[in-house]
Amino acid sequence: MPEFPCDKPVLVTCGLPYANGPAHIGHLRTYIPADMFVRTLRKMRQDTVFVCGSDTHGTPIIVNAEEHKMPPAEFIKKYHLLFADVFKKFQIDFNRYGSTDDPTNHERTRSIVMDLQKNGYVYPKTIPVAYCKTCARGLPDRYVEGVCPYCGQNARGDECDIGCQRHLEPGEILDPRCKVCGTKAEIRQQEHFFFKLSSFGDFLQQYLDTLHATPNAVNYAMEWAKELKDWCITRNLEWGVRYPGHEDLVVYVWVDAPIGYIAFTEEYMSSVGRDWQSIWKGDSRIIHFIGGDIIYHHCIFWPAMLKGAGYTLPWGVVASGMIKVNDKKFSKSRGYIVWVEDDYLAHGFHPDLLRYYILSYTSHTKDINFSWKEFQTKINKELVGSFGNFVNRILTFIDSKGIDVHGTVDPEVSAAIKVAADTMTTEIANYEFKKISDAIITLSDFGNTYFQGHEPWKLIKEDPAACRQVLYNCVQIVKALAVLSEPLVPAKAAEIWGMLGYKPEDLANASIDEAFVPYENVARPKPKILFAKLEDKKIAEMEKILDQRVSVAEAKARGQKEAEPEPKMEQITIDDFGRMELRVGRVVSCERVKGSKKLLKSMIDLGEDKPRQILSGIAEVYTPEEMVGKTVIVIANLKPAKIMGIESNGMVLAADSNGATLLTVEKPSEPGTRIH
Ligand code: B3M
Ligand code: ZN
Repeated sequence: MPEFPCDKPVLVTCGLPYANGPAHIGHLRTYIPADMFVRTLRKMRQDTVFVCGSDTHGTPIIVNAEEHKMPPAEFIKKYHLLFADVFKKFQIDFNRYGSTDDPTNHERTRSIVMDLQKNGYVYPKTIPVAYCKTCARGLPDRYVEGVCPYCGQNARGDECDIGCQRHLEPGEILDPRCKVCGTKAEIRQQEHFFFKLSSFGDFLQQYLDTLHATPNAVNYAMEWAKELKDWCITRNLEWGVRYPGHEDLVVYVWVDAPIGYIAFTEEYMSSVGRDWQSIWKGDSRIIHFIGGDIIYHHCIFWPAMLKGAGYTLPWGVVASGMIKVNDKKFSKSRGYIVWVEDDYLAHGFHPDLLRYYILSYTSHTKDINFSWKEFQTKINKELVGSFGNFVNRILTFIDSKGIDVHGTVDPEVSAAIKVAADTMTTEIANYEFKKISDAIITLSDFGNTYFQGHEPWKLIKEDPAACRQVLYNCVQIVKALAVLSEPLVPAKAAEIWGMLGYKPEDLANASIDEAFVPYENVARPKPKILFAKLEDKKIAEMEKILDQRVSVAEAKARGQKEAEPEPKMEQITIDDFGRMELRVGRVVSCERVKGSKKLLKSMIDLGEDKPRQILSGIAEVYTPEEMVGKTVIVIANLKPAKIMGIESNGMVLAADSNGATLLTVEKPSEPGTRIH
C-alpha cells in the first residue's frame, strides 16, 4: 500500500525560524523541500495543511533585540515580515505563517501546561541558577556561556551547539560566564518547574520505532531516549508566555515554540471553517520538517509533551542535512554565509534556480555544499541545458514553423512520462526529493533525444504528417514536464503552462494524472526563454562578494586576537606537576560513540593488566581505524568520569590546534612508561 494519498488529513510543519535576523540559504534547506513535499501530496490529491511561523521568544531574541536597542516586540515584527516575504518570493506557500507571540499561541501554551500539571507531569524544585552581579540579573539559556559537561566543548546555557548537540538544563553548564559582560556567573537557588521527561523513556523507545522519520533523526533520538532527565520548563524572563499561576516566570521557549505548530493550525483551520482538533486530537498524520540540529527537541521533548497533555503524536519527522558554503561549515562570524535577499535575490537570481539546487544536490539528509561555481555548473547543465532547452526548442519549433499540434501519444512517450510520475508518487513518501528531480531531468533528456532522433526539421519537408505526430508527442512531454515539475520549480512550471496556452495560475491545482491527458490544441502566446545561461562574469562577481566577506571576517578575528591580552598564566609548583601521572599508552582498539559526532571510545594499553577505556572528543579529526596502534600520552590518574553514560578512565592529551592533534613520544616507548 502506498503511504499517500491516505484518508486522514496531513499536516506538514517547518521548524520555526527565530525572528532575529535576515534569512540565509541555510534556512531554505528545510523550507523548500517541505514545500515540494506539500505540493506533491496535493498533486496526489492528499488533503494537506502546511503551517509555519516565527519563533519570537527565548533568549536568542532578547539578546539580539537588546544589541539592536529595540523592544523585543518591535524587533520580532521586523524579522517576521522579512521571513514571510522571503517565503512568498520562493513560493513556499504556507496556509498560515503565524508568530509564537500570537494570542492563540499564548493561550494554547498555557492550556497545555495546565494539562501537563493536571496529569501529574509537572513539579516544582529549587535549583541553582546562574546570576550575573555586574548586569544584576539572572542568566537563563543563551545569556550564559561555558563548557559542556558531556563533551567539553564551549556551549551555550541551554544547548551544546558546537559539540554534542545536547540540550543542557539550567545549572548544568560548567564554568558559566555572562554572555553580555563576561563576568563569572554566581550561582543562586530558585524555585522552578520541571516536566517529568524521565517517565517517558519506555513510551519514547516504542514511539520512535513507529515514527516515519529520516534515519538521521531516529538514530540519534533512540540513543538519547535511554538517558532522559527531567526538564526545567520555566525561566526568569519578562518576554515570553507567562507561566500559569506564577506570572513572574515565563515558559521555556522550547515549550511554546513547537506549540506554535498547533496554534498556527488552529488559526488556519478556523479561517476556513474547519476543526483544528481533527488534526491535533484526531486521527491525522503530522509531519515535521526540521534542521538536523533540533532532532532532540522534536523527537524527545515534543512527543513526550504531546503524550502528557493528550494530543495526537507526530507521524513523521524529516531532518535535513546542513548547508556548507565553499566546503566550509556555514558560519556568520567567519563569513561563510549566503544571504537570501542581499546576495541572491538582489543580484537578480530567480528563486526557482535555488529551489532546484537545494532539491537536486543530494539526498535530503546529507549536507549540501553551496559554491557559486557549482551552482552555475548545475543550473547550466540541468535546468538550462536539458529542461529549458527542450521546452524552448519544441515551443519555438511549432511556433516558427506554424505546426498544427494534433496527433496521438506514442506508447514509448507515455511510458517515459509514467516512469517520472511513478518515481514522484513512490519517492515522496521516502522524502527522496533528489530522486524526483532527477526523474524530471531524465524525462527532459528523453524528450531531447526523441526530438533529435526523429529529425523533425527534415520530416517537415519529406512527411509533414509524421512531423506533426513527432511534435505532438514532444508537446505532450512539455505538458507532462510542466505538471510534474510544479512542486520543484513552481514559477517556471507555471510559465510553461502559460506558453502551452493555459492559465498559469491553474497549474498548481492540476493533479499528476493531468500529465497523461492528451494535449489539446489551444491558442498559444509567443514562447519566451525559460532559463537563461548563468554567465561566468556574473558568477565571478558573486564569488568576489563571498571571498571579501570571508577576508573581512578573518581580519576581524585576527584583530580581536591581537587585541585580547593573553590570559594570565597561573603558576604551579613541581609538586603540583608531580601529582599528575602522565603515561605512554598504545591504542589497542577504538570505535565511535553512538549518538555523538565528537567522541571516540578507545581501549588503551598503559602497561597494566588490562587496557583502559578512555573517551576523547576527537572523532571529527581521527577515524577509529587510524587510532588503532597509535602511541599516545595519557593522564592516568584522572578521576573516572561518565560521559553519555559511558565510563572514561583517563584522558588522552592533544594540542588544541586545527581541531586537535595527538601528543606522542619521539622514540618508541613501552606502554606504561612514566613521563616526568
Ligand atoms: N526557532 C530554530 C532552530 O533552533 C528554532 C526552531 C523552533 S521549531 C519549534 O533551528
Ligand atoms: Zn556537549
